[in-house]
Amino acid sequence: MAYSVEKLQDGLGFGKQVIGLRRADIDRESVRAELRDHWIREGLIVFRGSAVTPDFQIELSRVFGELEVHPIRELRAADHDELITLVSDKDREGLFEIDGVESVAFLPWHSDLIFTDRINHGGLLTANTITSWGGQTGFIDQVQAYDLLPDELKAEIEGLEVVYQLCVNPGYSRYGSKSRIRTIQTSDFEKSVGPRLDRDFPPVVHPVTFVQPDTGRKVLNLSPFGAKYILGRDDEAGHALLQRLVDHLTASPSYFHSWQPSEMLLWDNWRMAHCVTGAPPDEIRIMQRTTIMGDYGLGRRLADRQAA
Ligand SMILES: O=C(O)CCC(=O)C(=O)O
Ligand SMILES: [Fe+2]
Repeated sequence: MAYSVEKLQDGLGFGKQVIGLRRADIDRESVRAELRDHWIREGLIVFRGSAVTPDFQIELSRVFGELEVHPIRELRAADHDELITLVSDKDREGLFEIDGVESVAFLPWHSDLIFTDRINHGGLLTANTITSWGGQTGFIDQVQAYDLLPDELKAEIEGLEVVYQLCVNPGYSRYGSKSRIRTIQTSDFEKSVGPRLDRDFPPVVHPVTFVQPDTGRKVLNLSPFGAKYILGRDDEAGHALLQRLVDHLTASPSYFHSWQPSEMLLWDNWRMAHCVTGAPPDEIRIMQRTTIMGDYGLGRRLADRQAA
């Protein structure tokens, strides 16, 4: 076997790194099964020392499931339907002042597609263009976060659900970030999606915990960015509870990835909250990601229950 598998970081409790994986390796079912197992058990895999191309990124993603064409068409890459391109230039993604520092790329802690009723199972990300500082991708393991909850809180949140809606600006999100966020330049994304938000992305509901099907471990299934309120608890006490959960999650052990060329990063989106730190506004950061399908079957539109 040409590639090697190691711990991602000592003492972290999640994550592996796979070094030197080649395209030909994933033709073997034994390799594919091993990679799937690491993905589910570890939550996060950093692939280092591979010859990264969009085709390899797509093929490798297919090891973990079918690929989805992203519901936000503005993000889709021109040449590959299975890829989205995240370009942090201030025209496309906006310019923000984050705690007094002008920044692009900043993205609060979130789970992908939590604003739909079917959250995808994973993403495989590459860095096409990196910046001189910032632009790190942060990860928190929500299995670990659940385990670290005090028992009384575990009991209190059992069966609760959280209402989410797509948020087009990090500054609008009540639970997304404790940073002071000021919009200096509105993103094209906000201008395009904002006016059709309620029509195209109505509120959805997800349970605040769920059990990982393959391992039986419980996940604190909470995405701070986009969270609006606990269903049936849109009152002061409900918001205090949600804030407590968000504070717990974001204080749980984290890993921040500083990107190098020739890296690919895969996460299990059903249990890894992630975020992006701000990057310099006079530089451009370009990332490309696949969206690995799957439906944990627990999300629904808020209106469905109300109509029933
Ligand atoms: O740009 C990044 O580092 C990650 C962005 C992100 O949240 C994603 O691709 O799902
Ligand atoms: Fe994301």
